Amino acid sequence: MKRWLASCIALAFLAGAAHGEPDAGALFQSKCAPCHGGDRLGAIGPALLPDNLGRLGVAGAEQVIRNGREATQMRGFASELDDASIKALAALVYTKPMAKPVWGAAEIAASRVLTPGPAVEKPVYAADPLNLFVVVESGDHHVSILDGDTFTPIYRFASRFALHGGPKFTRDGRYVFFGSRDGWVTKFDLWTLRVVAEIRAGINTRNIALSKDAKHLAVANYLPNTLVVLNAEDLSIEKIFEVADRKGRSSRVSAVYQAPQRDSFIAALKDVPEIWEIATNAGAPPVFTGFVHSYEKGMVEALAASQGLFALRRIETSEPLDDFFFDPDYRNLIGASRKGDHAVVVNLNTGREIADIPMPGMPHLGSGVSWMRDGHRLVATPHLKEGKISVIDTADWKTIATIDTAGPGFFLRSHENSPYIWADSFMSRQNKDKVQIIDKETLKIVRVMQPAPGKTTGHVEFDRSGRHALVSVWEMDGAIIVYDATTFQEIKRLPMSKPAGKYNVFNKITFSEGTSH
Ligand code: DHE
Repeated sequence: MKRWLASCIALAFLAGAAHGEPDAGALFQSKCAPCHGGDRLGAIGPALLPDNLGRLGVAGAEQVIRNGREATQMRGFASELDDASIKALAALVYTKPMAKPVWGAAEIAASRVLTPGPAVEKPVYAADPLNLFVVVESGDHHVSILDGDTFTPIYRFASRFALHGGPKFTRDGRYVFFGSRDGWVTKFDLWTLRVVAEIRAGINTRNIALSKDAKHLAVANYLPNTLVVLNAEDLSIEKIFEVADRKGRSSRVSAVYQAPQRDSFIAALKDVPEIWEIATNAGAPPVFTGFVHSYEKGMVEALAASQGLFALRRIETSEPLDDFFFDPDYRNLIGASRKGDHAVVVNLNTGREIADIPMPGMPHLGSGVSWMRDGHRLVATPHLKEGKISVIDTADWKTIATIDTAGPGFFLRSHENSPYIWADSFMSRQNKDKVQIIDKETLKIVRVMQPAPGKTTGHVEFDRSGRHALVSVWEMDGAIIVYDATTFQEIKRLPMSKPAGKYNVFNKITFSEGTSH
C-alpha cells in the first residue's frame, strides 16, 4: 500500500509540482484524503481511481471538485482552490497508479464490521414482510423500505455510496444484501430494520449474487480482478478467485449471477473468452463432470471434474460475453458480445454455443423478461443505443419481432399476472420521460405514458400480486409513482431522491419471470 501511495505522490510531482505548478499530491492529501483516503482507495467517500470514475470524465471531475455533488457530503472547493489546482486534482484522480492497488484477503477481512441486532421472532412492523419494496435512492444514497400494500414508507437509512445492481434476498425474505460500486457489501435485516454486517470486498465492484441455499455470497470485481465468495451469515471470506483464463490472462469480472436450478454461480468475464461456473454445493452437481468445447483446441474435451464446494468449471466461448439473460431453468444463457451487434446463446449443460442472434444497438440482456405465448417461451430485451426491443423465441433463438419505442431504454418489467410489459426510454434525449406498455400477446405498444413530463423516467417493479406497478422518476427531486397495472390510473406519488431501482421481496424470492434476479 505504501508503494501505491508513493506512486500517487510521485506522479503528481512529475505532473508539474517540480515546475511551480500546483502540487496535486499535497493538495490531494489536504483536501481529499480525509474522505477519500490518502491512498485514493476510498473511505467515507468513494475510491478515486480512473477505473471507478470512468463514466464521470475529467471535465466532470473538475466540475464536482469545483461545485460539489448535490445531495452528497462532497462539498465544492471553488472558494479555496484556483482553476489550475482543480485541474491538477482532476488529472491526478484520473492518473493510473504505477502499481495496482492491493485489495486482498487481509484488506477485505480488516474492513468487516458486524453489528448484530436483537433476536426477534417476527418483523418489528405490521406490514406483510414478503410484500415490501426495497427502494434504492441513488440521489442521496439512501434505501427506503415501503409497505407494498399501502405504499407507505416504513423505514429509510443511509446506504453505502453508489449502490449498483439488484439487491439479493434470502429465500425467506428476511435478509437483503446490497453491493456498492466501490466494493462494499451490506447485509440488512428486514425484520429488525438494521444493518447487521458490512465488508469491503473490492475496490471497484460490479454486483453480487447469493447462492441457492443463501449460505454463500459472490462479489464480482473489476478492481482487483477477483471474484470473492463470502459466508452470507457473517460476511467472512470463504474464497477469493484471482480471475484469469487458462492461459493466465487476467480478467475483470463483468457480473456474477445466481443459478439456483444448477446450484451454482455463473460469472461473466470482461476480458477473456470464458464463462465461469462455480459450484455452491459440496456435492458438486453432475454438470461439473460434463463436457466442454475448447475453441483453443477445436475439440470437445471431458471436464477434469473439479468436484465439491466452489469447484470451478470454465466454459470457453468464441469471444468475451457479458450481461447475461438466463432461461427460467438456467439451461441456456444469452450473452451480449462486446461488439454490441449480436448476442450468443450458450447451452450451460454442454458448454456449447448453440445460436447467434443479430442484435444491433447494444442489447441490455440483464433487463430482459420472459413469458409464455402459444406454448413458446419468449424473451424480450431492450437496446441501450436504439429505440428497439427485440423479442426472441427460445425454441429456435430467432428474433420474432422488433418493437420500435420512443427511444433507447434501460429496463423492462412484467409479472406473471400482467398481460403487459412496461418499457422505459431512459437513454433517449427527447423521450426519456416516456414509458410504453406492450401487450405480451400482440407484441404491440398499447399505450405510451408520460408520468412526469420532461423528467427521466425508468425502472418499473410490480407488487407481489401484479396489480400495481411502481415507476421511478429518476431525478434528484424524483418520485415513485404507483399505478394500477390494469387501468394505468395513478394511485400514489411518493417523493424520493433519484429512486434508481425498487425490488419487491416476493417477486425476487420466487424468481418471478417478469423481474430481474
Ligand atoms: Fe447497471 C443492474 C451492468 C450502468 C442501474 N447493471 C445491472 C446488472 C449489471 C449491470 C450486470 C445486473 C446485476 C445485478 O442486478 O445483480 N450497468 C451495467 C453496466 O455495464 C452499465 C451499462 C455501465 C456501468 O457503468 O456499469 C450499467 N446501471 C448503469 C447505470 O448507469 C444505472 C442506470 C445507474 C447506476 O446506478 O449506475 C444502472 N443497473 C442499474 C440498476 C440495476 C442494474 C438499477 C438493477 C436492475 C434490476 O431491476 O435488477
